[in-house]
Amino acid sequence: MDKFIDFQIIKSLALKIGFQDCGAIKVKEFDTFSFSNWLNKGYNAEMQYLENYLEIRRKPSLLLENSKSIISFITSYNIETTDNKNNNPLKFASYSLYNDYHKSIKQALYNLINCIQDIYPDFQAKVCIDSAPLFEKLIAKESGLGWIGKNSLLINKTFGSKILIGEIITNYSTDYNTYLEEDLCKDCVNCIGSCPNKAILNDNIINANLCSSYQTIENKDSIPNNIELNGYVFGCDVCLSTCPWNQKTAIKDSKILGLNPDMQDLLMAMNKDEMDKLLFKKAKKNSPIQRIKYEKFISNIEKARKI
Ligand code: B12
Repeated sequence: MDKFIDFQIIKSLALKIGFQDCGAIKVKEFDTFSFSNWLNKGYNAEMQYLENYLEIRRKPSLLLENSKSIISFITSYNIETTDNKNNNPLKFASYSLYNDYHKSIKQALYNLINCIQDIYPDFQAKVCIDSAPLFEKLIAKESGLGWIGKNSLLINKTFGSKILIGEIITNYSTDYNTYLEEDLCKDCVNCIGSCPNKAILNDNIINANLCSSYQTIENKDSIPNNIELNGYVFGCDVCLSTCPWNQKTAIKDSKILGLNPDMQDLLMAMNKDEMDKLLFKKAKKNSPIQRIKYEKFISNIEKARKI
């Protein structure tokens, strides 16, 4: 007989730990046609790693033996109490002002699993956040956590799109979501119009070659001349900042994400033109900025200054 856990147990523990919401789907196979099409058109730019493990994307149950469910959790980084307004000419994408979300969310999910295992000792779970070959946004959408906006991001009615997604794949069945949120973007095209590089294409997809976030984080070479950074040195928030769903969705505080004070120092130093390598090294210890090297960081600053 299937092992079963009441979804309300998971949800109440998750909210207590600090997640904003969660939802579950039964493990299933996903159609990879549109994803492969995206790759074939070269929209992944130099992110070759996205071409790997297509079989796992199609069949996430391969990640855990006897898996029955995928439970998605969202964490808001639209936090009122922290200075994420970024009025400086040189800016970081707001998610990078917090401690590395991969570590913080992973830890929060491990805490959740421990709490569940206190009640169900044979509850097994594989934690995924960002780096696993999963359609995280689509899975979260099917879990009832929102819809996919024109800028390709998951938008939640209550928390907007400044949210991060993590999952657990588990050997337990639970109560599955049966509700699909309608596409509440309707006729709004703010994100499409605001992208300085026209990276947002039809059918809710991004051409990463044209996305400043890709260019400042993932492109290891120099950024092409035609790319406009809008002052962003790492990542980009333009298509999130102009989204009406992010205007009234800030949360008071986060139990999961903590502001990284070294990133604030780096932000100040960068704007006063007082950069030094030690400051960068200190900040990158616990920040998504560890994805780039100092040389890339400096070259991004130079590019972002040429407005
Ligand atoms: C590669 C990647 C990037 C690339 C490419 C972005 C992109 N949109 O594809 C770059 C470097 C540009 C990037 C930038 C950012 N990223 Co990023 N990124 C990823 C990553 C690792 C993979 C995404 C991917 O596979 N893209 C390829 C496309 C084709 O696949 P897809 O977007 O999943 O969509 C496919 C399916 O979902 C499906 N689908 C989608 N909608 C629908 C609807 C229907 C009806 C159907 C049938 C199918 C379907 O078809 C799509 C096409 O194949 C994910 C983590 C993950 N594992 O998913 C994070 C992720 C998408 N990134 C995230 C974030 C936060 C960002 C930034 C905001 C960071 C920043 N401030 O700079 C920007 C946002 C830029 C943007 N508008 O997308 C979050 C987004 C959270 C959210 N609210 O949705 C994620 C989910 C990470 C996480 N775990 O939280 N990212």
